[in-house]
Amino acid sequence: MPIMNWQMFDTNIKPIEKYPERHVFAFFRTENDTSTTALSFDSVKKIVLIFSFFVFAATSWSCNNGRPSKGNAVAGDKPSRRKAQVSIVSPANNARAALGKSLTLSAKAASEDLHIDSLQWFVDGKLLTSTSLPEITEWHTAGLTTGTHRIEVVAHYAGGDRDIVSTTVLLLAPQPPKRYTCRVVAVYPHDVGAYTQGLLYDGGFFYESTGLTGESTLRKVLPATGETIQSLNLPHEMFGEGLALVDDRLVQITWQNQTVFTYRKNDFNLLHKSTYAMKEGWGLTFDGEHLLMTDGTARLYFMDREYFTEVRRLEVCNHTGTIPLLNELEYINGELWANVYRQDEILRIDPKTGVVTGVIDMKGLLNAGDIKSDTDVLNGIAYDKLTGKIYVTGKKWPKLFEIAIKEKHENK
Ligand SMILES: [Ca+2]
Repeated sequence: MPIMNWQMFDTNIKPIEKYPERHVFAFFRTENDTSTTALSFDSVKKIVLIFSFFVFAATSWSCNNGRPSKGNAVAGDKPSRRKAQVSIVSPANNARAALGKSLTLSAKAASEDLHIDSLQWFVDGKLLTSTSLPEITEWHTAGLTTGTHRIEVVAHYAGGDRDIVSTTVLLLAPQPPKRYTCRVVAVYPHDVGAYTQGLLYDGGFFYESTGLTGESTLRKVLPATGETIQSLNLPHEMFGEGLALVDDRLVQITWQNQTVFTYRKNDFNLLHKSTYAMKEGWGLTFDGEHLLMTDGTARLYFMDREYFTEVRRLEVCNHTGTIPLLNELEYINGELWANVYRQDEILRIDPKTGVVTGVIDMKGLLNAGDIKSDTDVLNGIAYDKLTGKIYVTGKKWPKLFEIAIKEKHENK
């Protein structure tokens, strides 16, 4: 499966709030001099512009006569092609810090003669505080989410000019995840023809979304026998992915078709078909309020349960970095459990913060004798909230397992 990991282009910029008159949110420095230019665009072009920003910024920094430029994107407020007169000292560009820590925000002027009226600090487009040099501001990250956050400072000068300087900080989990082992409680048959992309349990049945072009289905399965008792074939071009239950509606997303289907649970009648902006759809589950979706990156999207529009997003992190390739999901008792593509482990994630709190080792779940040439990866988690039972399977696996987990202690 081709993977396009475009998380590096995401900066979560909310461009409108502080520059309503211009919608300025992307900047570049020209290659032949060190002057800067601010670009103005409609917000609908945001993704393309953010991509451009990184490409141009990377080019400019590599051509900056070898000088360390502090790595900050810089822009003059007017297209005057002059250097910004302030720079961010702390945090350093691309800094990493543990979620919950307080970070120092500080900037410096290029010249002692420069008269700065005020500095406005923004985090993810929201005003944090106004101050003036050489004051230092504390940024408290407790209560935020892991992942990349954008820090911007707007310097207002005497005479009305201003500069905007920005950097990013990656907030990580404050401690390593706990480690768990897995024990098989019960074994059920599973259709080896099912390329499992979404799995859930409800009312005594599994509901499963299967993938592959021309073979994708939505199906209702009797656990005891693995028999498919109801099935719907997706249109030939549609590649089925994550599946979630919202009240009496099944919601199924697709891999690269940017299409979401909503069916009546009881008869698989198609109620609604719409599209979404993410290039890819991977995992899906429902937390009782929002649909939680992955797209093959480290991002977790919170989608509106009725209109499937994005409400918010975060980037899932452990203590060392972001975790890309998040796949099938299950919301379990306030936690998010997630498959990771091609990994024999399941992550336990705090969906409020994005922190990976646990890693469940699933190696050896399938016996060697059950592994054939087309047996694919571990994928599919289902939860029976009435009994607390947790089920897992994989793509084209002959078995589906009820599992229990136990914490793995160090040095074992
Ligand atoms: Ca699931």
